[in-house]
Amino acid sequence: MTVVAAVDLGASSGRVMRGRIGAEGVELTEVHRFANRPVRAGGTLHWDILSLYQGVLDGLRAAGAVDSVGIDSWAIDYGLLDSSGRLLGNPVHYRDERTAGVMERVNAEVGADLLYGTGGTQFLPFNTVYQLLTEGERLEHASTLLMIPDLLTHWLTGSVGAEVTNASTTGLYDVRSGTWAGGLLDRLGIPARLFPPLRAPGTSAGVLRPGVTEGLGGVPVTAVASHDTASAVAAVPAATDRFAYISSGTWSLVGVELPGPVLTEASRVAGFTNEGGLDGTVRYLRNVMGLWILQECLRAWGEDDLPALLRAARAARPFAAVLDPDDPSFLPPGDMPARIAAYCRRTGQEPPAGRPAVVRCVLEGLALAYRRALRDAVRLSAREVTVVHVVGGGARNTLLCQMTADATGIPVQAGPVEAAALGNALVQARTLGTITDIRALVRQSHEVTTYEPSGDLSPWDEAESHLGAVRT
Ligand code: LFR
Repeated sequence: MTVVAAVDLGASSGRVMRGRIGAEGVELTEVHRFANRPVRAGGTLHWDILSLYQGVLDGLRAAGAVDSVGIDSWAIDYGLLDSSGRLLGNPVHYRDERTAGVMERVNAEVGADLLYGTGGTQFLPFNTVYQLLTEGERLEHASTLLMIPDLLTHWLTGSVGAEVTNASTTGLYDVRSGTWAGGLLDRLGIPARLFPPLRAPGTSAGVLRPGVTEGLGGVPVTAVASHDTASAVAAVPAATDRFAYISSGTWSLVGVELPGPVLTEASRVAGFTNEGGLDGTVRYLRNVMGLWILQECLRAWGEDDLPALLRAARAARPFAAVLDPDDPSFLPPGDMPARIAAYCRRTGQEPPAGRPAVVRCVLEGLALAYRRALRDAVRLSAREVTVVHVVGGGARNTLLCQMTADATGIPVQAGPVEAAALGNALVQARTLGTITDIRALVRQSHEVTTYEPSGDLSPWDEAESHLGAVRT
């Protein structure tokens, strides 16, 4: 029996889970949860990294004696350290507007094909590479770049390293050679000295410094698949390789797991990324805007009874308006119901009236976006898919899961909900030698809920062609 602490930081909250893992199964207990509240200051949206670090420390204290600690978080964002190891400013939130227009300019100057052929990352305006190019003179003062989990690990242990699954989201990691992309860095004028040695998931990231948390000095910190999506995919309870996944939270990450990258032009144009997964796998996926739109609606309405709203949405009229959740207007925080109405007007549709209708419209839009991403993933990777695994918080959303099965015509298996924390804990247990097969252990210890497709694709086909018409 091994006991580990899995720190999992999401866009709106962080949690520390205590995992007890043996060959017979895994039991995860949440020992601490804390808010992640981004702060806008001086016109820039920041992560409150010190408050997150404090949450991690409190959580480790609450977890008590453990055999190992691992940290995962969202990807892309980073902190810069100066030569004496001091943090140069609070990390900036990827939803900050500082990157507006940068991607278009850089891609035109450097060539989208060079960027994609090297990094293999989908073109999202907030990718690390574009953020770095807005840093100006701060880059001259910086000597080290650490991704969020690597930064927290550094404070806990003193070690300096770049975990591969998260490094692979920067656009500056060469997905073919598995090294930092030296040539591309030169071409972009980004100093190569910033990028620390890479470390694979399942290796050591040092030990807790004496004094950071009472009584835990010397406990090993394991580099897990530190990108939360990589941890979540590692915990997908798939029994075959003919599966697709939707890691469903603030974002929905929709794709397949492959042995190597797909770097074709068709793949670039379709917006697919080749992010690193556990054991050298590639997470071939597309970001879909996800439950963010719904979360922002709830925030704007001051509503916290999602289950009641979902019940009402189930009864609302289908396809009152068809929405593309990936419209860029939905990316920044703000008054989402007003943006949905504006989107509908802009595309010549009547805005949905009332909260249940808005919720239904968002979920239908998501299910259609999942279907487009899944079909593209299958086409571009030639991977056959017979089941879609939905993991993460969105696995609880029964209406969305059913719509996903109906829209795609493929059975959906939903769960586990805490997939990222589970993948984190199980990579630690495997590294300690307690278990060998992560997915088998998840299957053994977690029930999934199956949603069979209705068999009638025609309403979804019609909605898709309606969307095609309004978008052009
Ligand atoms: C999900 C996620 C996505 C990444 C986005 C921004 O939590 O990590 O995989 O694209 O957040 O970092």
